[in-house]
Amino acid sequence: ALRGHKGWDAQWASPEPRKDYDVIIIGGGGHGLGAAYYLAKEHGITNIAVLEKGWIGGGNSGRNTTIIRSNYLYEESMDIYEHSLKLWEGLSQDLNYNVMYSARGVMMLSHNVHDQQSFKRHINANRLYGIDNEWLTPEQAKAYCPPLDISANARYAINGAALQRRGGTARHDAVNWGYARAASDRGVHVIQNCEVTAIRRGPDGAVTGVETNRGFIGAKKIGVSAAGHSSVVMKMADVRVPLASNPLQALVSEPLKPIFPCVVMSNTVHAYISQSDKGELVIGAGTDQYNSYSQTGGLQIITHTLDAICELFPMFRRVKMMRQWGGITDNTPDRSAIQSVTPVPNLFVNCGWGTGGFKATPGSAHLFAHLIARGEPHKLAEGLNLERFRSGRLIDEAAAAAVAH
Ligand code: FAD
Ligand code: PYC
Repeated sequence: ALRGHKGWDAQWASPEPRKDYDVIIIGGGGHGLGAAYYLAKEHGITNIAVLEKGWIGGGNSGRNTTIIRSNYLYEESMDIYEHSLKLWEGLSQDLNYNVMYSARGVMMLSHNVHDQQSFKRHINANRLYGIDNEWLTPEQAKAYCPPLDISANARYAINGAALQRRGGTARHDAVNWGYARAASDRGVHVIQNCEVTAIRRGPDGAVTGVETNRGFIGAKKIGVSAAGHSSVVMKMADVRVPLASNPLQALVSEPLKPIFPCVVMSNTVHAYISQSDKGELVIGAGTDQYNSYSQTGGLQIITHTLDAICELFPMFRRVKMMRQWGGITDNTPDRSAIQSVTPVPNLFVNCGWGTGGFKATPGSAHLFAHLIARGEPHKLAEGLNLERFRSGRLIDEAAAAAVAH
C-alpha cells in the first residue's frame, strides 16, 4: 500500500485460455488449485487449467474460520483428515509460502452428558487409530483457555472438553495464493473470471470440454471442485449429487491484543472462536437452515452465536464486531465428503465438504489429483465414493462435523 499498489509483481500468471487442456478443474478454491498443483508436481501433468468464475479465494476457501483438526469418528474420515493434517505440518515449506499453520490446539466444549459420551467415543476412536485427542476437566479446559467461564452457574456450563493439541488454524488466503503460485510456476493456467456454463460430451458419453463465458475450452478430463455450486455444475453433465447448499456465516471483531490462545468450538451452543494473528476474534455460527446460493445469511443466526460467545467468554461482551459474511456450504446427508468417479467417463467430482473442508484442503487436493491422474481413487479416499448413497454404506460424521446443521 505504501507503494500505492504500483510495481507489485503478480504472484501467478494470468494467461489467455488455450484451445484445449489435458485436465480442466472447475473451481479455483483451495481444493481445485491444490489438485492442479499436485497433478503437476506428483503426476507430471502440467497442461491444466483451473477455471474460476470469480476470483481466487472468493469462495469458501477465503471465507472460512480456518479451523484445522482430524478428530473425526470413522476410519474413512480419520484417514483423509489426518493425511491432510500431516500435509499442513509441512505445507509452508512445500509451497515456499507461509500459510501460517499454527497448531494452537482445538478444544471442543462439552455441556451435557450426551456431549461427554460423544466426545469420549471420538477420543477413544482417535487414540486407537493413532490420532491425538484427550479429555479435559473443566479446570484443565480453563487452564488451557483462561478466558473461558467454567462457573457452575454459567448459562452454558461445561462439564469438560475434548482437546486435539495438533489442531489449530492457518491463513486461508495464503493457502489459496500459495497453491495458485506454486501451480502456476509448474505451468498450470489459473484463469479467473471464467465461468463454466456447460459440460460437453462426445458420442461415447465421455467429456470433451466446457463452455465458458470466454468460449469453448476442450479437455480430456474434468475435475469438478465447485463447493456450494457443485450440484449446479454436475447437473451440466446430467449427474445428480446428493447435496444441499446452505449459507454458513462468520464474523470478525475489532483487533485486540493477544488474549485467546487456542481454538474453542461448542456445537451445542452453535459457536466457535479463535484469534487471528491480526488480533481479530474470528467467530462462526451454525448453518442457516434454508437452502440458498447467497453469500450472506440471516441476522438472527449470528446474533444467537454472539449471545453464546458472550456467555462462554463474558470478557468479550463489549468487543465490537467489524465484518460479517457468509459462504455457501455443500452438505451431504451423512456430512462426509464425496470424492469420486462419476457415471460420465473422465468426469471426476470432489464436493460435499460442507462446513468442514478447509482443514481437508491439502489432503483432499492431494488425493483428488491421484483420482484424476489414475482414474481410480487413492486408498485413503476410497470410502468417499458416490456409490455409498446407493448402497447405504454411509459415513455418519454429523457429530464430528461440530457445526450445527
Ligand atoms: P471454494 O473455495 O468455495 O471453491 C469453489 C470455487 O468454485 C469457488 O471459488 C466458486 O466461485 C467456483 N465455481 C463455482 N461454480 C463455478 C463455475 N460454474 N465455473 C467456475 N467456477 C465456479 N472448514 C473447516 O475445515 N474449518 C473451518 O473453520 C471452516 N469454517 C467455515 C466457515 C464459513 C463461514 C464457511 C462458509 C465455510 C467454512 N468451512 C470450514 C468450510 C470450508 O470453507 C470449505 O469446505 C472449503 O473451503 C471448500 O473449499 P473448496 O476449494 O472446495 O471451495
Ligand atoms: O469443520 O472444524 C470445522 C469447522 C469449524 C468451523 C466451521 N467448520
